[in-house]
Amino acid sequence: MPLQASPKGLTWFQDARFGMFIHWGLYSILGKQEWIMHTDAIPVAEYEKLVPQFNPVKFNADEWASVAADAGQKYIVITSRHHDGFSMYDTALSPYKVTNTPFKRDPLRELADACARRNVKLGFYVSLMDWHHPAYRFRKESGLAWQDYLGFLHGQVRELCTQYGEVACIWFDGHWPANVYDDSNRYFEPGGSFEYEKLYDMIHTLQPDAVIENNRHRAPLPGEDLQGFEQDLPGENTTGFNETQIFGLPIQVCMTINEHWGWSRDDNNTKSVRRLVHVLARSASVGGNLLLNVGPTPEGEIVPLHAERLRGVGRWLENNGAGIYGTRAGVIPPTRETVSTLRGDTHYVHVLDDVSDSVILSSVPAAVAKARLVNTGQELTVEREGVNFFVARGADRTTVYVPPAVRDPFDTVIELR
Ligand code: FHN
Repeated sequence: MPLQASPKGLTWFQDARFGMFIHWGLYSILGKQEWIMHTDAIPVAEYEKLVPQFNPVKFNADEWASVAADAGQKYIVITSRHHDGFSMYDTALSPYKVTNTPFKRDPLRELADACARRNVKLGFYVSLMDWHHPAYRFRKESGLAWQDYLGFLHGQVRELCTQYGEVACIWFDGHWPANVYDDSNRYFEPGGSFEYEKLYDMIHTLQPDAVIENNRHRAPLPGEDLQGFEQDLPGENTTGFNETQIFGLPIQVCMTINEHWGWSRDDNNTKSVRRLVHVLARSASVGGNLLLNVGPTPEGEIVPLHAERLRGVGRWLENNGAGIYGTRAGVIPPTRETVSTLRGDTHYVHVLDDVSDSVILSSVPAAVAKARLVNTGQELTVEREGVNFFVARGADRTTVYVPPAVRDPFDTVIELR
């Protein structure tokens, strides 16, 4: 049986509930998201011309870690190498890496140190697919074998697990067993097994508290600690990527703050603070973390508007975080305007819409007698069962009065005990 993350690591991860995803690489220079090498059919030699152009003079790891901390995000997961094959850290296993650009520095090293200063944990995105590595894409031409790629992949993961301190999460991507290959994408195809058992055991041995997610869009395998949802809430599949079945593992939803992962110059469709808070609350209500993505610019900045939205979520969390951090899936059934989370025997009802002066819930556990607002502690009137004439005798109905004046513009969190 492959190893799993330690119970301590898994509990920390679930309690954290909110993380920052970062897609940043050579592709950022072109400002047309991280698939540009494929979508524009850029040959390797052409794409390599981006290397001498990478010089993110505005990169400040402390600023990134501060944005995450201010947003209430407890961890960051950053691309160590995306599908384009370019390593964003000082790997000993390839010269195709960030320290061989004019920038010369190792941003992951700087981020690890900055995160430690802000009490934010760091994790790494690792692409299983590699459009640049000769042993992934060009085995015929190079005479290399799949095993050479595996040595590189496993070796890089070992570097990430041994050189950057405590790792929160290793997030694999780029192996989609359901993928159909044709002449346009034949080079996506792996040349053999990724030897997951060995890979996962290595991670769990070197970093016992780190959780593993593999975005395979399929049922999780032994050794994987999370089930992921991409651009969708748990159980949803509006994107066509997700397996809607929930397999009982802790869940992580990853989502873009706008519409793309890597920096996209023309993408102005940034989600509002209200929508972000709702996604966070809805994910938490079904037992999920939210890993919210930003794509920094080629100069190395988190887009100021994105930072502002994140800090808006952080301000809401400052007053309402009790209904998110350390919670698990709620047991009070959702209604059209509410979802709930649970910590111990305390229920948190998240009122996401303002349709009347009260919130009507069903199946509230019998022990609940009191309600108060999480942000101010103000007591709210709560009435159990159907005592008024609109409700059938014995109806299962709990009414909490939430006067308009005390409503939060994003999500009014009510504690029920
Ligand atoms: O192909 C990637 C994509 O570029 C991005 O990294 C997302 C993040 O969830 N994952 C893949 C698509 O499933």
